[in-house]
Amino acid sequence: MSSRVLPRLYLLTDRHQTLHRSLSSVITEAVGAGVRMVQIREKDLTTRELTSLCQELSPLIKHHHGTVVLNDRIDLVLALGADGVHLRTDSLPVSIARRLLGTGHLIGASTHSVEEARVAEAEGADFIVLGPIFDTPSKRAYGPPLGIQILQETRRFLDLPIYAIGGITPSKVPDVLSAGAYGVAVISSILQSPSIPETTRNLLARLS
Ligand code: TZP
Repeated sequence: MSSRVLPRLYLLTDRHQTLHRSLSSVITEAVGAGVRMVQIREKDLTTRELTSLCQELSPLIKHHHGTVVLNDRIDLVLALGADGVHLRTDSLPVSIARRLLGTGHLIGASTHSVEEARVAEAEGADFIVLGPIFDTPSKRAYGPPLGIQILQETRRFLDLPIYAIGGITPSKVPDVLSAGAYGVAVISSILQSPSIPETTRNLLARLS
């Protein structure tokens, strides 16, 4: 497992949520304002399109010494030299991903319960993302949000950094940190912001 210190703000991409701005321009603004870990998460692209997008976005993030994480695609992590992979519950299991990636790459895992979080830790993940904590439009089809108490319950059993996800806005940050989150993972809060630098700095200020 990697020994690097993880940033507390984790931005996930969704090019359908950028209010018609290009992903490269919003990522440039976000990293310019201090985002230091970005997951490229564009699930509806072909492998060829995703490769080009990663090749376009990675240098923008690396320019600020940021960490580049790719959703699900261990093959592209290895081929393109990304820093890590983010595994979904339908991705390769963490233990098998670790066998492929070794200890020099980060492995993050999406989790939705204490049990999934414990499995991710036992199998060798570097961090987990837990949610949705609050209501968020993209996850309404999966049922009600988990609520903030899942952070407290999970923290009791887990040493790994926990990123709270789902409906996180700057004003929610203090509560999720008090409940045991290490940091926050966000999509719309930054990508849909009319002022990406301002929202990013606002989030970072509450995380420090
Ligand atoms: N996993 C749980 S909630 C969520 C994901 C990917 C969506 C988070 O989006 P937002 O806009 O930050 O609520």
